[in-house]
Amino acid sequence: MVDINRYLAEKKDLVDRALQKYFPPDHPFFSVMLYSLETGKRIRPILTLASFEALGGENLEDIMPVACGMELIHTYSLIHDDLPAMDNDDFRRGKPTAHKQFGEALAILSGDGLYAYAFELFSLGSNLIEERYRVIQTVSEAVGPKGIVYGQVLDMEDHSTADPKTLRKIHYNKTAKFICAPIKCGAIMARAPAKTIKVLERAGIYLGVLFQYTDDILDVVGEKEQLGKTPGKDKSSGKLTAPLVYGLPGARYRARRYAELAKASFTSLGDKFNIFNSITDFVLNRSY
Ligand code: GRG
Repeated sequence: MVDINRYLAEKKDLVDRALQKYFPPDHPFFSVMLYSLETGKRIRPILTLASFEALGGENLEDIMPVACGMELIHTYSLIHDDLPAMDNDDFRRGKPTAHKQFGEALAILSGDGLYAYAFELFSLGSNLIEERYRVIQTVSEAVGPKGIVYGQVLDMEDHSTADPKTLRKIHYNKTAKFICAPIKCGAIMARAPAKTIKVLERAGIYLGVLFQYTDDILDVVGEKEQLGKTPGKDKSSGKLTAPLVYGLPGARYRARRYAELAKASFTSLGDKFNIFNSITDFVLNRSY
């Protein structure tokens, strides 16, 4: 039985060390991007590493830039999401948001820089060219206008009715697609067969919807110190969330169901995917 907290801490450490390599401390603008990159659970790069390893991938040099690119894109989305024109948040990852720290212009630019730099990292390396191309294709689809950007547009709309169908669409686009893509990219880089990737796509979406359920629930029940961001913002800004649509017990019940669905899919891929069942339980029970 794997100690999931230890596993996550070890992988996070690997990712953090690799990130340092890509951000030279002597460059003044890189330090602005690094400010927002610091801390964070590193779930997306860890998912990439975990699927790469589960499918027999061994060379960390191949996978690290891909894994780190996931964190860069995730961080860009947080920076832009926190801007006054979007969710207008002052606090993220336990400290003032990028626009509070550096002003709006530099915050926007640091998001832009992280976003583009991620794709530079995805294309690093002279081997696995076709796989890197597929990574770029997969991620750009997940985070562009058919993915998280669309999810964000839906999220910002006025939601006067607690409609489950709209909630599903927001969760699917805003969050699930970019939990799924990092898993899929680890598998692509390990040259996994197409049928394995198909199963992972389904499992990744279940895990991603679960991730947003727990995020919605934590916004209601979580503490600022643990979350590193201000709780209660969803309600005060009229967001459509799982607790709003289903109530807190209903949202918790459905979160458990999504966890079961994710685990059933991971389990169908055999013992080497056990780590994903532990990650799923971590996401279900997380307090930050
Ligand atoms: C395109 C501007 C723009 C936004 C896209 C992803 C997104 C939409 C907005 C970010 C805010 C948000 C609520 C995203 C949903 C995904 C989510 C639950 C993010 C929080 O991720 P964690 O918990 O954060 O992995 P850490 O800080 O641990 O990395």
